[in-house]
Amino acid sequence: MPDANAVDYDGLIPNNVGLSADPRLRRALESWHPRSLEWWKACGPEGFQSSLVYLRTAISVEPEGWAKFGYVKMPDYRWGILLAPRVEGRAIGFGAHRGEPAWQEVPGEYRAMLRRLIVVQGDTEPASVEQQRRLGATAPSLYDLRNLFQVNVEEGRHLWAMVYLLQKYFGRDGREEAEDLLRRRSGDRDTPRLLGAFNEATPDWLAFFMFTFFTDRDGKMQLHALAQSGFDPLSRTCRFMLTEEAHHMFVGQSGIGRVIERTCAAMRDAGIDDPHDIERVRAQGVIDLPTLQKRANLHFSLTLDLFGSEISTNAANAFDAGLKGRFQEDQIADDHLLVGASYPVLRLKGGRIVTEQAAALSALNMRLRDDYVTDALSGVERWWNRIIARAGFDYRLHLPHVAFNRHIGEFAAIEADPEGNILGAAEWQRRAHEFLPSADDDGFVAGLMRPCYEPGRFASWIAPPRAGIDGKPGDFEYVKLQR
Ligand code: BYC
Repeated sequence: MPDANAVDYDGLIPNNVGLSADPRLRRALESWHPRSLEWWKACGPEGFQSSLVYLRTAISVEPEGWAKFGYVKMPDYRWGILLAPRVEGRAIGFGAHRGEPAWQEVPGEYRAMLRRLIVVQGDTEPASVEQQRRLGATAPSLYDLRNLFQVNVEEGRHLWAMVYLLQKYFGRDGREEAEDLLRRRSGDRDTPRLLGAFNEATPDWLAFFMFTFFTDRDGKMQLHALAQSGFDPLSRTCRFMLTEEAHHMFVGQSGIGRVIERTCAAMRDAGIDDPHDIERVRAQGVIDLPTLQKRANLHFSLTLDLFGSEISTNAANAFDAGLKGRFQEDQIADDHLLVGASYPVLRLKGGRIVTEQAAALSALNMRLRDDYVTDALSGVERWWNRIIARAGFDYRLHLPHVAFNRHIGEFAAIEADPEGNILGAAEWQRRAHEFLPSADDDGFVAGLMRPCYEPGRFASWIAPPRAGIDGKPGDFEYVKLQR
């Protein structure tokens, strides 16, 4: 019997969804394919399209040996449709349909809600590629350049994943949504991407590393929540996407870790004890820790907005319908219905930030955001602060209060400092540059962004990684530019 999970690698579109036996879907995807390539050429990485890049390509959905490495020109990357193996007898794990068999087709009553979730998820993938498109010109090393392109092609594959769901399960409106995913543009005034943070600029490599640490981590949390879905194809798609997502967060976590390592080493070499002595630290050609803190403040707060409002009927409906669960829903010991349950939510009441018990169903965005904060905090402590402590400096990076710099939800109406003290508009105006990067800070970082394309060499402001990709040595030529 043929292996149902085996990847068909022979056709135009590698897949394990039986595309060759579904001519209608294959035609739809094959007609979307050239348009996605046009989009990639117009909005994907600027330049480097004919360079050979040492990339990982997914070739299987089994945990062992799921990917292979090799030199590929990015436009030739085999974007494919890969779903995690089907779990026989899988049942819906939460909400009103708990215990019923997971849906293999779209449940009619929830069609619009499901499509919306898939479109929002799908929209973020090309958006991030668009945001990062100019970074190749200033890569701090070939190793980093390769990691950027790896992230980009995999976001491209995640777009394919969502387009597959739209085209396979949503007929004509699914096809239209798939076209719109290529039509919207990050930061465009008329046709912006759907969610706020995906219309922000990613102007430099520090922003890229912060984005992959903080914003890709929202991706992790949202994909986990969707991986619990009672709509089985969405669950299986998201489960496989999570395999790739881990590397993206590694890029951010280790990228900022290497920046910190380099800064601490330069401070030590120059005999600088005070991390706040910004002028002297910057004179070493490295990024001072207070600037890193401000960048972290910015990216963390922008990412919190991606969780939507603390109290949300959309989230309650999606859970009750069995479409979007909680983080690690299947490991939570409760009734998975949440009717009558409560959850503590931070609210703004009478000009103060207070904790209030809210209906757990309405507070699901808040809960996912709390799980996110715990996850992000552990990365900051275990990676970044450990490097600073080991280097012997009395400085800690921290995450700002959730009320800081918010544009969505409960705290969008106020200004607060990173400790969560509410500030008047005038004080915020006066002090914002203490908390968020100023034009000067950004100018300094921009001034460091010069390309370093020699194999084994790294820009002044970042340390080499501990280990190469795929066990490659330090001077490996991850990107062959001259093609
Ligand atoms: N910007 O009830 P509410 C990733 C809208 S990242 C603009 O508060 P809801 C990745 C909302 O759409 C993960 N609009 O929130 C990372 C709604 O509008 P409608 C992406 C916003 O619906 C890096 C209204 O406000 N995946 O994968 O419960 C690189 C009221 O909304 C925003 C997902 O997000 C915003 N920030 O939750 C690459 C998962 N926030 O519908 C990739 C799918 C809210 O009334 N999406 N609004 O017109 C969802 O689960 C939900 O849509 C959200 C919002 C969590 C985003």
